[in-house]
Amino acid sequence: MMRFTGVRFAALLIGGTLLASAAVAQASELDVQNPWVALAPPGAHATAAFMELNNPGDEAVDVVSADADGFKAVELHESVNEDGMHRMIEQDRITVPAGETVSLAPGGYHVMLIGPERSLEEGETVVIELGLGDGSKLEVEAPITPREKAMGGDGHMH
Ligand SMILES: [Cu+2]
Repeated sequence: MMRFTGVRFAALLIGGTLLASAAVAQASELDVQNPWVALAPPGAHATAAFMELNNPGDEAVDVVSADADGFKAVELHESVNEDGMHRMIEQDRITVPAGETVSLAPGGYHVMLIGPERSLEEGETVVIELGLGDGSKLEVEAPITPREKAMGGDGHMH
């Protein structure tokens, strides 16, 4: 898959000097799968990006920041439901334990994209740069997709 390859490539580039050394002394790395940005109505103040973060390594990897061109601010959030109240809490980090996958999905963790500087159209791609705990960066290309389509058709979400 094209975008998958792109993500790996970016991670290796940022991981440093030598591709050849990657297998020996690997920078922390995540495999990112199924990234997407929720299509928001024109004039929306924010939207969110979702993806699955798989950690194939044997040490936990923290995502400590996110950035994207074209937005006033980008934050790591978790949606929570407390006493029937829906709210979002900014996260210092999202930890992906060794050998596990953490899903950023509606109703849970997400990358909050605040204050889009132009309208976002279906099919366009938002490039999101995730900052990892070891200082490396991971570039993710997330296509803008209607929620119903991204979530498999039934559109059910919280
Ligand atoms: Cu949020």
